[in-house]
Amino acid sequence: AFTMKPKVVFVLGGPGAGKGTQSQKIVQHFGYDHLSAGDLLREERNNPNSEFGELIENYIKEGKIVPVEITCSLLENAMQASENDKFLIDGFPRNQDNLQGWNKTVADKVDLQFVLFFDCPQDVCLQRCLYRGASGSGRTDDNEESLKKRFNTYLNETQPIISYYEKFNLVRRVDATRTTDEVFEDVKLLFQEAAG
Ligand code: UP5
Ligand code: MG
Repeated sequence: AFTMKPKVVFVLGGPGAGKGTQSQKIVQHFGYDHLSAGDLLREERNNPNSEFGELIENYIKEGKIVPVEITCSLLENAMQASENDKFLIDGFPRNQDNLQGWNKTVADKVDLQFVLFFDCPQDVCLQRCLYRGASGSGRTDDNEESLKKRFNTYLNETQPIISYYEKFNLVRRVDATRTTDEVFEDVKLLFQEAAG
């Protein structure tokens, strides 16, 4: 039978740019499901029955990108378990391996609407994550050492992915340095436009 492909928006930007915060507001206003690749990986890490727990924790602490087979299957499972037909995929794809894995196994089954890019300089990102760590986020990567690695990975591996989507005119850039509400005003316009 003919079925519509689920809609997907990728949410990208540096560590602490506000991907999770803005995604929650998009969920409330526009009815998307929020799938954070990082949250799914942390959940898998915490599952004592997972064979990948230790691997995931090592990658996260080092700010390295987990092999796509793991991340993509967590994302696919979450999409299949949902009744929704539109998804924010937050923090993915972050490198060439992610992009290739996604393009090979999932891309044809979904309708990629656009890539929401939260543009935020390193100093602002760093302050936000350090503050969050000091307020008890419990994240093992909210420390200065991990954050340096996370930001380097972002510059070297994730920015080229954003450039890749720019060639298809799919990137919608938002200045993420302002307050949460100011940023969301711009985000709202993009989703209103996409909804027609
Ligand atoms: N905050 C948010 N917006 C603000 C604003 N406008 N003004 C002031 N403060 C603001 O926000 C971060 C903090 O800033 C919060 O305290 C918030 O209140 C405040 P948040 O919305 O959480 O930002 P976000 O961009 O989601 O930051 P996050 O830390 O989640 O980004 P990362 O991309 O680093 O983390 P993620 O969870 O996506 O990935 C973690 C690790 O998992 C990666 O480093 C990697 O090792 C691994 N990973 C993979 O291997 N593969 C994947 O596909 C995904 C992750
Ligand atoms: Mg996040």
